[in-house]
Amino acid sequence: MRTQVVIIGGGPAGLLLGQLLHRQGIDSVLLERHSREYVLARIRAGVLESGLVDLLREAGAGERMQREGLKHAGIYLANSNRGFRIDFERLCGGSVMVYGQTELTLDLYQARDAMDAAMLHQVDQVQIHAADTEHPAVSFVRDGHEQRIECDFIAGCDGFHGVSRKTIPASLLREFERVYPFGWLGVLSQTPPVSDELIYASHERGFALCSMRSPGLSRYYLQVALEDKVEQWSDEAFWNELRQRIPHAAAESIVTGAAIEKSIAPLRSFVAEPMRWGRLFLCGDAAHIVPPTGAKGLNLAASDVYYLWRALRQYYHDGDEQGIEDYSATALSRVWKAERFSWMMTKLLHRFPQQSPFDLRMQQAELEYLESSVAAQTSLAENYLGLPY
Ligand code: RFL
Ligand code: PHB
Repeated sequence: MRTQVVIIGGGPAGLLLGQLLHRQGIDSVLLERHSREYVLARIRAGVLESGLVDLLREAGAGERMQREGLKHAGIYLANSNRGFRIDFERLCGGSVMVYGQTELTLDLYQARDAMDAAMLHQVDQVQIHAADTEHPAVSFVRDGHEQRIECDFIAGCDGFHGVSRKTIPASLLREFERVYPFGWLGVLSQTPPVSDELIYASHERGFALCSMRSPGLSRYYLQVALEDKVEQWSDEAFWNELRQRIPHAAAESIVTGAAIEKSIAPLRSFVAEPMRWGRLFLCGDAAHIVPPTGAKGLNLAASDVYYLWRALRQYYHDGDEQGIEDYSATALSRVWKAERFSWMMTKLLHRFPQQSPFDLRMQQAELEYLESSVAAQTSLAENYLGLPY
């Protein structure tokens, strides 16, 4: 079997890249370790920058998002019972789209089905061969049979635990990491959101976030200890804790209900450099992880996809390899800025185990500065909306 680009990973990065390439007449085969049902059961991101919104439209998968997505022109930041709004529209003239990663992934799957492009689920033992030559290949086992695909390029869109990054020789790869001493407990509930915009709440009991998926579906998060287990958190305990961490007015009006999903995710910052080895490109979570406080993970996957799509288009349409040569440096420059923003938001809003009284005053001063300064708010808005590609 032969194709132009093998895409490893059927998450948003792999699906979006495949769709964009197809519309430029570039063939791909997509390999996914899990079943489609498994991939679509994962509840993850919810906030899309306008760059990703545009790419989804370009990929021919933006119609439902256009209809059902919620345009948000601001967020609330709360500090105990005090709250203030960051007005994106007024500060920077932009907005984000609230639309679940699960829905976006479903739309991309349906778009790929519609064009009948090759997509193999439940593949095992994926291995990358000769990525540092002009004749790379990928082998895997499916239904007990080993198969091999020869190709021009390999896109490693297989997330943080995938094989792509691990294929790059350790002597050529540098990894940068910070692991945070807490996690996020997330709950999805079929209740109307407490607020028309997201609330990011700093509180002495820990951080809380009120988000949403649709007018009838809410998504809430609590900062929890790393050792906490989901089973320890009954629905009642979750709502009680959330009410204590958000401003009183929100706590009093919140509608609670049964959790339809509950999970704990650890928080980490991670970057691998470079993002290319010969004809293998890392894309999305395969190359970098951000803590979710800045809502940047999915959006960074999208900007990587954009740069890689542009590079491959240049290669196939114009015979120009410059985009391929530049891919890693171009993508990393945007990645590090989003890492900085996500780290800054995490540091600003969470309680850390070893925080000194001085550290607490610094957080307090930072939040008060943000509340009073248009310059500080503009910087936050510019980054939250997404830096240009
Ligand atoms: P994914 O989604 O992990 O997809 C990778 C796919 O590769 C498959 N795979 C393999 N396939 C074949 N062979 C192998 N050996 C394979 N190994 C792995 C996996 O099964 C999977 O299907 O990576 P991708 O495509 O790079 O997308 C990244 C995003 O999913 C991620 O960055 C975001 O979800 C992060 N994130 C958020 N990002 C935002 O932009 N805005 C948000 O509001 C936001 N909120 C979040 C988040 C992530 C969270 N969690 C749980 C980590 C909230 C949370 C709670
Ligand atoms: C979400 O809705 O899942 C979400 C929103 C904003 C974030 C993180 C997660 O910063």
